[in-house]
Amino acid sequence: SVHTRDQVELPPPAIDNRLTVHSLWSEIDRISSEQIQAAFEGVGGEIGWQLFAEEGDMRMYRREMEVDGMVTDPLKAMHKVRGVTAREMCHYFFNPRYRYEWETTLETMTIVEEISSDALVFHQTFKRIWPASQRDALFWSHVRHSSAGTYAVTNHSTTNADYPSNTGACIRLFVTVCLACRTTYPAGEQPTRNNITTDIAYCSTVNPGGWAPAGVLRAVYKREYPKFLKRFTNYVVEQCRDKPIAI
Ligand code: 16C
Repeated sequence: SVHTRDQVELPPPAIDNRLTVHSLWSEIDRISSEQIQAAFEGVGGEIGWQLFAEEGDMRMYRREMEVDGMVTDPLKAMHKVRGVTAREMCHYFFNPRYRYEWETTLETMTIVEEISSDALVFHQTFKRIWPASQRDALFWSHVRHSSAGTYAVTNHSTTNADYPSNTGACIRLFVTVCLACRTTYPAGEQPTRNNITTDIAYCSTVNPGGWAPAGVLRAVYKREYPKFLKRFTNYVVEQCRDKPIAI
């Protein structure tokens, strides 16, 4: 029928019960809540975010930070996209079926554990950045409806005995990412592709996990983060174009 495999797999409006009985639940719940709250905080004030990329409605900020001599600059991006909902954005970001279509840094992706309809554990390897060693990551990913019109995906590094770190060619990196999206439309109207706007906040902190030249790393992320956010949002707009709206 026309509805739909896709409808069924959209991020659920409430937390899946299978997640709340999993051993990672309290960590997933705490980190997701913190990340979502921080994502919508402004970039003014004391913290000192520096703008490094701007294009249309997209703005990207970073803070220069080093831990044990390794660059761990936190990134915060704001964007605004018309015609797609927060739930749709998060659906395409969370669901591994689409990942190779928009994620250009990936070499491999493995689903390590399916916790629930709204939580997965992934192992990913990334393209190598010369002259550093190749990196991999192991992280849980959780999608949730957080408040009216707001959905978010949080990804955070974890461990798994079947995927030990630093045993092969790859150095394990550590990541905390949050894509938080909020949809609005004019009061008194029904939401349609023509009147909805989704505000996006994307926050990312990557610890490279081992030596990588600071200059190369900063040059790579300054190029790759804007490329990612433009490509991903355009991808979602394309995917949704002729589909019924999912609020
Ligand atoms: O959030 C994004 N993607 C999600 C789904 O994959 C997930 C991924 C998180 C991993 C982010 C770390 C990526 C490290 C890539 C290193 C290789 C880059 C290759 C460049 C091509 C030549 O949450 C979207 C992620 C967008 C990533 C932009 C690139 C950020 C680089 C940060 C510096 C990494 C240090 C690597 C040390 C050598």
